[in-house]
Amino acid sequence: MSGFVTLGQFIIEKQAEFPYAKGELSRLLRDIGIAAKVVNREINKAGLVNDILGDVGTVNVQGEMQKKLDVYANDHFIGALTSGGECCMVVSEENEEVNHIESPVSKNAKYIVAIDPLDGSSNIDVNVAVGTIFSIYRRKSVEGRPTMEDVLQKGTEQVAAGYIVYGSSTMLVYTTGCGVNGFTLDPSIGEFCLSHPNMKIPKDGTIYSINEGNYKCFPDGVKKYIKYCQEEDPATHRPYTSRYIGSMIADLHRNMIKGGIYIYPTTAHAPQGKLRLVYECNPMAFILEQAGGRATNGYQRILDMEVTELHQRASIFAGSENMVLLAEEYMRQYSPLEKAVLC
Ligand code: AHM
Ligand code: MG
Repeated sequence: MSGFVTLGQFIIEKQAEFPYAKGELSRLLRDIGIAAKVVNREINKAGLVNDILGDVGTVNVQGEMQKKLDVYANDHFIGALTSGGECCMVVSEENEEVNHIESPVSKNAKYIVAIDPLDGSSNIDVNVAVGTIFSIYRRKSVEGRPTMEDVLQKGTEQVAAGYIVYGSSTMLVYTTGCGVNGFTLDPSIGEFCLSHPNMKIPKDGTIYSINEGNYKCFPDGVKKYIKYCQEEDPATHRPYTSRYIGSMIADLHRNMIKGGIYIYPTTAHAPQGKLRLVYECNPMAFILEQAGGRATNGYQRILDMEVTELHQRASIFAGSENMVLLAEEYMRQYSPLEKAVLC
C-alpha cells in the first residue's frame, strides 16, 4: 500500500521496534481505534436520526444530565474493550464505580483503561466538536481482580494516552511516551490515516481558552493573567485571541496545532476545579508533554498529582510551554497556594 499509513499499520510498525513486546498494547490501541470509528458514525448521524439526541433523563456520578450519545459512547467503548480481551478494568466518567472486565478472553489482561467516552457533551445537540479521551495504565497487582491501587496511579505511570476529536474531520491522536502522532479518519476507506506525524505544540502562542463567564469567581492570578492577555503590546503579539469551544479536546487540539493556553481553574462553584484528573487532565497532560507542551494545576505538574479518588477533580493550565509558565508565575504572585481564596 502506498501514499498513506493507516493507524493499524502504524501501530504494528511501532510494535516491531520492541521485539519482546507481545502486542497486547497494540491490540488495545487498535480496539480503541475501531470503537472510535463506530462512535464517530453515530455522532455523524446526530440530527438525522431522532432518537440519539437529547438527554436520557438520568444523571451521572458528576450530577450532570447524561446525553443519549454519552451513554451510547460509554457502552460502546466498554463493549469493545470487553470483547478485545486486553483490558481488565475500565474507569469511566459515566460510571460511579469501576467496571471489572471478567470475560474469559480478558483473564490475563494487564491493562486498565480510564475514559471520558464523550467529552464536551453539552455540544452534541448543536453540532459542535466533541471528543473522547483515554488513558492506559498497566495493572500493578499480578493476579486476581485488579485493586484500587491498580487504578489510582499517578499520571506519570500512564503507558499510553490519546484523544479522538469528532470535528470537521475526525482525528485520533495518541502517545505511548515516544512522541505524539495524529491520524485523520478518511471516510472513503473507513481508516484513520497518519496525517500529523510527530506533533509538536508551539512553545508560544496567541490564543487563550477559558470560560470567561466565570471571571468573577476566578483566583486573582487567573484574572491578572487574562488582563495580561488582553493588553496591547505588539512586541508580544498582544492582545491575544480568545477562543473557547467548551469541549476541552477541541480547544486543546486547536491549541496543540496553533499554540495557545487552555485554563479551567478553581472557581466558587468548582473549588477543586471542574475537570477530572484520571480521565481528562492526566491523559491530556501526558500528550501535551510528549508534544513539548506543559500542563499544571497552576502550581504543580498534573502528572505528579496524587490520585486519591476515581472522579477526583483538578484545575488545569495546559498548552504552550511559555504561556503556561507565565500563567503559573501570575498564580504564584497573586494567588499563592497557601493563600488560595475563592470568591
Ligand atoms: P464533560 O466531560 O461533562 O463534557 O465536561 C467537560 C467539559 C470540557 O470539555 C469543557 O472544556 C468544559 O467541560 C466546559 O465547561 P464549562 O461549560 O463550565 O465551561
Ligand atoms: Mg469530559
